Amino acid sequence: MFQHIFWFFGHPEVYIMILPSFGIISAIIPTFSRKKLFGYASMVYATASIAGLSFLVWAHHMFTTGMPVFAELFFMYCTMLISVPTGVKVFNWVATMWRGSLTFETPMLFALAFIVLFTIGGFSGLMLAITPVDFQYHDTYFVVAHFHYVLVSGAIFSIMAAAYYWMPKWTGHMYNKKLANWHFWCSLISVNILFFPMHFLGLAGMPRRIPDYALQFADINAIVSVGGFLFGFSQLIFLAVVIKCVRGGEPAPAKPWEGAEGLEWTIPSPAPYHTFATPPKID
Ligand SMILES: [Cu+2]
Repeated sequence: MFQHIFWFFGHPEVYIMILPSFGIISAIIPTFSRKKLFGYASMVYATASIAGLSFLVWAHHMFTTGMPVFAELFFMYCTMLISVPTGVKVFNWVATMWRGSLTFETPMLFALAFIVLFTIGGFSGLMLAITPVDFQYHDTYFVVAHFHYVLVSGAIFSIMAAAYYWMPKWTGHMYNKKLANWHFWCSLISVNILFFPMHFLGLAGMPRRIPDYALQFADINAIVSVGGFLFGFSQLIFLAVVIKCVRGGEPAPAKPWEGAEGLEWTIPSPAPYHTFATPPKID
């Protein structure tokens, strides 16, 4: 009963973390592609159906607890169904970039990395959704690899994309582009050194939630540790970018991104107090 109640909360909770990311990416990709978001209405329906389905899949965390086969099949198919609206989103982002006039400012780099790495996390999620196969993966590092691809190179990367996208608006200064790109490339490389080898650890049978592990897992764990430290240090670069940007730098225009749409770009950077004394006209 505890597990059911926990996961009835726990699964929708991770969607609370990822759905805002989808919104961020849907704002950033069109800006740096200089095109409208492809399939806006289907994006909205996809978001709503992901949110709805998130309440019907919780027991995919509990396949090995001895549920009735009918329940296992129900939760397996509902979980696999989520890949349909998620796939719609990924294809729409790609279609938005298709024949666009792309530039690769730091927010766009993080957004592109998000799409690729989140999709990897989505695929390993699909593997975990298949009940008979999950009996092998359950409680191994494969699961750890999966959810870190979704929530670190997914959700965290989209937060980074958002931070760079709106930093000129928040601070009134452009961030240091060179440092920002260092932050991106160091994060991108180290996050994969950190989490990709965990797939192999899991497939080789290393369990989660153990204080120590068998010696045959030591080499890959050493690589993972190096990746972990590198990823941690990379975030110090981000700290430096934020501090530098708050303190000074090239003044930011009202609209630092040529292709950007939205009310925030119609006002000076940073936004003045009492931003819209008269309601803005929207067409
Ligand atoms: Cu879940």
